[in-house]
Parts: sequence; structure tokens; C-alpha cells
Amino acid sequence: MTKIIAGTHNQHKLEEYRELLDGQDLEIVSLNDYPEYAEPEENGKTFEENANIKALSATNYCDVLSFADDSGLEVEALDNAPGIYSSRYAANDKARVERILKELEGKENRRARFVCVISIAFNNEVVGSFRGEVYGKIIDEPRGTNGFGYDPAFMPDGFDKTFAELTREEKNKISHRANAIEKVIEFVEDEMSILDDELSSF
Ligand code: ITT
Repeated sequence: MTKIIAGTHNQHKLEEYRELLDGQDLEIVSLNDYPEYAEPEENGKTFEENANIKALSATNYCDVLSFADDSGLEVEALDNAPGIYSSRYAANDKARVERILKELEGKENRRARFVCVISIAFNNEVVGSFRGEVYGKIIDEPRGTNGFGYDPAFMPDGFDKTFAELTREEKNKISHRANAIEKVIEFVEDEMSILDDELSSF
């Protein structure tokens, strides 16, 4: 079993990852297991840059293969805000959702998407960065109690339920995080087969 650090303190993300990576022969630990760890400043200008910062910092501190995501909500009518500032948009989840709904009052365009960029790092190097997205709309009133963050306000295309009304299993089939992790798994499997080929040619 390979040990891997999820470079996050966000327990909700961690639970989603544990489910998404179920059956992958990985022991997933998080930064919650490293109480002395000091979070790096997320001063990137893109999801990719911030995911790289988090993944590098985690692998360098723990000296184990790491992955980390930077994620957030982009709302079309708000010029893609809050975007990379999603967690800094207000003090807590409830206030964040309230702020989005307030900013969108009277606006017809409710289109939005969640973005998740996962970076994998080891040996002071980012080995890959993978982006997942899911499109939908922001509804008028929050609905549902599952999930976290902006989930109660976001209804994915093709559903009449918000992310917070879907079960975790349902969200994990279509979410931005699920799309990104799918690419991660594909990448790791491809790399493994290249490695296997190289080894078998000796
Ligand atoms: P870490 O940096 O420790 O991973 P964080 O919560 O600060 O935790 P981000 O900087 O990536 O993570 O901020 C992402 C924010 O975007 C998060 O706090 C939520 O408000 C929102 N978000 C991301 N994914 C989401 C999801 O699946 N559902 C709802 N909101 C989400």
C-alpha cells in the first residue's frame, strides 16, 4: 500500500477523496495528522499555481508523495468571482452562500461552474496538474444539508437537486473533484505502464 499525503486541512475534501480513491491501494493521510505543519501562503494567481504551492509544501514537509487541490466556484455574472478566492469570500460556509446569493440578486444569468485543480508532487517537484469542472447554476435559495461550501446554492446541469441535496455518492459521480481525480488515476496508470515497459525491456 502506498502512503500519500492529501495536502489539505479541509475534512470534507478529505472524505470525498477517501471515497473517490477507494480501492486504489493507497493509505491516505492528511495534514490533520501533522499538527506542527504550517500552511504556505496561497499567493498564486490561478488554481494551478495554488494547487502546486499546496502539493509541494505538503510533500516537502512530510517527505511522502502528495496531492493537493485548489478549488472554487466561478460565477459567470460575477466575472468568475469568487474563483480562487472562494474560501476567502466570507467567514464561513453560510456567509459565503449568502454573499453569492446577495451579489446575484436581480441578475438573470445564474450560470456557474465549480473548478478543481489537483497537483501531485514528490521530491520537490510537481509531477502533474489535473483540472476538473462541473457546470450548473446558482439557485435563489440554499437547499440541502449534505456536502460543504457552496453546495446548497449550486445545481448541476441535468439535475433538479443541489449538490447539498445529492448524496456524497451522487456528487462524487459528477463533481469537479471527481473529474479531476479521474484524470489523476489515468495519469498514474499510464505512468505505471510506461514504467512496467521500461522494466520489462531489461
Ligand atoms: P485546503 O486549502 O486546506 O485544501 P480550503 O477549504 O481552504 O482547504 P481551497 O483554498 O481550495 O480549500 O478553497 C476552496 C473553497 O471553494 C472551499 O472552501 C469551498 O468554499 C469552495 N469549494 C471547493 N470545492 C467545493 C465543493 O465541492 N463544494 C462546495 N464548495 C466547494
